[in-house]
Amino acid sequence: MEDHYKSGFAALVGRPNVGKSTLMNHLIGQKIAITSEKPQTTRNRIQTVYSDERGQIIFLDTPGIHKAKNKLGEYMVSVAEGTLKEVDVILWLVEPSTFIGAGERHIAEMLGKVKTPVILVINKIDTVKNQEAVLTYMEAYRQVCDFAEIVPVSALKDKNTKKMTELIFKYLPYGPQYYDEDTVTDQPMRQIAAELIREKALRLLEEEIPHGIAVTIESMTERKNGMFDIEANIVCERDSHKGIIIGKHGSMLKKIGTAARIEIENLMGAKVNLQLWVKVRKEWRDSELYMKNYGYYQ
Ligand SMILES: Nc1nc2c(ncn2[C@@H]2O[C@H](COP(=O)(O)OP(=O)(O)OP(=O)(O)O)[C@@H](O)[C@H]2O)c(=O)[nH]1
Ligand SMILES: [Mg+2]
Repeated sequence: MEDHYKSGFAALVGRPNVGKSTLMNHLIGQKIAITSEKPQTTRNRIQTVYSDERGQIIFLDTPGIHKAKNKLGEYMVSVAEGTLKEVDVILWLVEPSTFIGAGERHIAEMLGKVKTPVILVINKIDTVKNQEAVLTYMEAYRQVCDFAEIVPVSALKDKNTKKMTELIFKYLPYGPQYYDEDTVTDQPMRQIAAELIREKALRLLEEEIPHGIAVTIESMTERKNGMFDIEANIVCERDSHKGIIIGKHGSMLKKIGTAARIEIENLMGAKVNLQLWVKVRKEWRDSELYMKNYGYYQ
């Protein structure tokens, strides 16, 4: 490899719902991490790869850091906080605001303890009417932490995101190519499929129900003609939730299934026959055993 080639790890951290997964997807140019307008969407660390002639950035998308209310929440926060120690650069995403609350201060305190350079990313600037206000947000955050860089972006509208990769490379060490250049993620297809189903449930269901959902893929088989059969369970916490997830004459389950199937087909480049079942596991978010079964363990 030529000696100007850079490679290393960049972690995306921040409070829930600030746009970490959206930004990562836009930077790599493909939707791998699921996103939703509801907080606490991401539950595990999602690793993706960006490659160009400058080098390779390995992104680590993490769950939003929040005050945990159950074991799943504690797990999510520990995944996010644990990631900080293992990376070359940290991207801290925040909302465009001068209000810096307890949640942000907690994150600032943690970042103060690591030596890794931190890039502050002020996201969602497309929602700011008066662009001069962005300068006041930058100024407010400058008081909070010693940042390597501060960049305003819009992940959703792809504003200033090219600049992001430039800045990340600036802080990466010279190093080898870790993955071949076509690799976008090392997440197994089963896991991505389960996440896409969970995303549709998150987006279509309301209030507490989507937060208590886990998805497991029970089987995934390929037919001779290249079509895939996928069987998945949607696990929820209450019988009443099960009824809502299934919906009248199965209408909600059908909606979730159709939306998920279309995206899974696009990703796999093959036709998919998706079968969904709904199961109830009371209080699974406080059971280490169930959490482990659903993929939430370190
Ligand atoms: N207007 C606007 N909305 C955005 C932008 N970036 C993300 N969003 C929206 O913000 C919501 C949350 O985005 P996510 O990417 O899921 O946020 P996250 O930080 O990964 O959230 P968690 O996984 O819950 O921690 C979604 O509805 C996104 O469409 C942006 O630049 N502008
Ligand atoms: Mg996320």
